[in-house]
Amino acid sequence: MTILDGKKISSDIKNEIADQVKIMKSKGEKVPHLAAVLVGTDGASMTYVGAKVKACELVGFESTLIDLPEKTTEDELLNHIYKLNNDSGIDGFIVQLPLPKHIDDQKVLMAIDPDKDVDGFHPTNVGRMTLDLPTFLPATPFGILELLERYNIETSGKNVVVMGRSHIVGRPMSILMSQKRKAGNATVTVVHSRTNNLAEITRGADIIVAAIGISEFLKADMVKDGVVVIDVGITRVPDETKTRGYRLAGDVEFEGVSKKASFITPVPGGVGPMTIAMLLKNTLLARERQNTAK
Ligand code: BQF
Repeated sequence: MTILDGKKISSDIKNEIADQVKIMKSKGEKVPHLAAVLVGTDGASMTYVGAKVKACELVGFESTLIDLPEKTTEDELLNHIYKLNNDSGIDGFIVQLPLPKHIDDQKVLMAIDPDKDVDGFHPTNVGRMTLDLPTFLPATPFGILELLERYNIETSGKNVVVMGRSHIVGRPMSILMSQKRKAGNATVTVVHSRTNNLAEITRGADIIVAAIGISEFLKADMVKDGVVVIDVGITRVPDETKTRGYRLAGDVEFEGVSKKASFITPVPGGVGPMTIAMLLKNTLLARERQNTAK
């Protein structure tokens, strides 16, 4: 069994990006600038945004955090987005999800200029992705593709089972892995909360992407020997033995499944760090595209 070390690979990618930034600087070019909009004080969201800002510093990007109170109205948030769309200093920006319940995610995502949509969530970019056109791939699926590629895991012709159909992970992952691309050409099955005989389907999988958001859902008796397992889950599970009061659990029962797997991502240190690295990659791409477009 080989651990797919997302921490290590994400660190390699960040070093590659940092090298690119140095070259940009030496040419007197503007360095990439990412903005992040955070609404409210959800603990996990604050951690994620903090990780993104810190990663920008590490690679030499500029970053701006727009930290808004929980009570921010949808109109106020939309106004911030219009400003970011029209600010030529900002190459790309994200709106951290989830948003408070009184704000319509879809309406907000649709207000983002697709050329600055480094999360790749705008319908234009989702459409471009499905049509194999150049776009920003959503960071988590992009990170999983990158991890599979860098470990030379064969996907062509393989049975891939994607567990979950979220707009952020499951849906794009299923589309991407069926496409003609590196880490693609797979035969993809999507399973979800309404799937019958789920374990029968997962047992037929060569590669499983677990993104259902239920901690330790995938058990050893649901996989075959030699399976490749990508665990996208990160649930905070209460744990009194930890100073933080919780531990992070994936969607995979690691102890049992890892005994049968050929490759498996850990939680933490698997897919999570890759997500951050690919957001940076998209921001670098956004900067390069601004250069060639204007
Ligand atoms: C790690 C996210 C659910 C909902 C909204 C490193 C991250 C996580 C784990 C991280 C995630 C998950 C992010 C680890 C960003 C991934 O060491 O294992 C980094 O920061 N993520 C997000 O922005 O929004 C989410 C999960």
